[in-house]
Amino acid sequence: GSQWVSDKRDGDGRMPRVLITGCMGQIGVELVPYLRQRYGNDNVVASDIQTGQPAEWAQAPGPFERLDVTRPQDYEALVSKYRVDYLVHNAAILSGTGEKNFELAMRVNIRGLETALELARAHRCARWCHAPSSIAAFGPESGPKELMPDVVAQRPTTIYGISKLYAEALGSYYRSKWGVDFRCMRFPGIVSWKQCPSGGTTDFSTEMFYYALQGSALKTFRAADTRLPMMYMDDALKATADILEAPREQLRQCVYNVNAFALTPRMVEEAVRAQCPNWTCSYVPDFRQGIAESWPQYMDDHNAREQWGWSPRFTAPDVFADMFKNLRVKLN
Ligand code: AKB
Repeated sequence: GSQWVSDKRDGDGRMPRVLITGCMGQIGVELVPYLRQRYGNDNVVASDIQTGQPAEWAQAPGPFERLDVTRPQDYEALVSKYRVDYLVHNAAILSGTGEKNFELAMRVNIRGLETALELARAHRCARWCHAPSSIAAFGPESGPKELMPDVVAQRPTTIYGISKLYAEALGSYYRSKWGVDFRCMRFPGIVSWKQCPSGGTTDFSTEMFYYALQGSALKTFRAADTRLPMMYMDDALKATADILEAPREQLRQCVYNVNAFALTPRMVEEAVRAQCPNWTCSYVPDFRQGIAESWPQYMDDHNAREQWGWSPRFTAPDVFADMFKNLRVKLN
């Protein structure tokens, strides 16, 4: 219990009960065991529209429920059943998939988010909601791209980015109007080795490691030299726990940029090729290149650093070394 410093509503110091949606996604797969370790296996309820739990969870087994977040009654039933304290609403259709499937993105990202916030408002047991936002919540007219501030004209151009901006604004409204403790970070692209992401614009980074170590040539969907903010999964998990546990009075805003380092596809290619000299990678940009160009290259995250102590531990070279070390074991 010593790690748990946030609002203990019951005054008995008990661990919070957390419901995470979208747990089979790149972040969820790792967030579930991470939070189970902090709060206890039974206190973290994992949910996803897919079933079949990842091997990673065997070390931290706990409740799992199939949930389609576009079905409000099912979502509410879980919040009631588990007397959820905190909703971590990760379910989303990513930027690339959203452009191909607008209807699905509207249902999952917009309606699903509305349901999450409504449940947080309506259930005394879930007065709290955390939903991740993204660099995608900015658009080509936002600036300055080299150091994007927290507060700026955003104007995203993908449906994914629009849904994230909507989540930021609606969550902030729920906080000021009804006191829902909405907390939100704008994540960069996440590099991770446990699960190769799909459907996003920043997937290229993780993909390069997977392809090279599996001995497969890669046609990457991005141009070589477009820079994007990136972060290692370990830091993304720590950021999630830190913002969850920050005392409410320390948070002077709802939505925070969190930045770590920036990468171009060529920088990743060079790091990968240093270890796998025979690997070949070519650049065949598709529509996601335009998406990448509309996003910032680096974010100003001084508010997160000052207000709740955000500070990434992994630099790009640390990430490359750790990716190789872990993926070599996983893929062998
Ligand atoms: C995507 O590429 O769509 C996501 C993101 C940056 O939010 N990884």
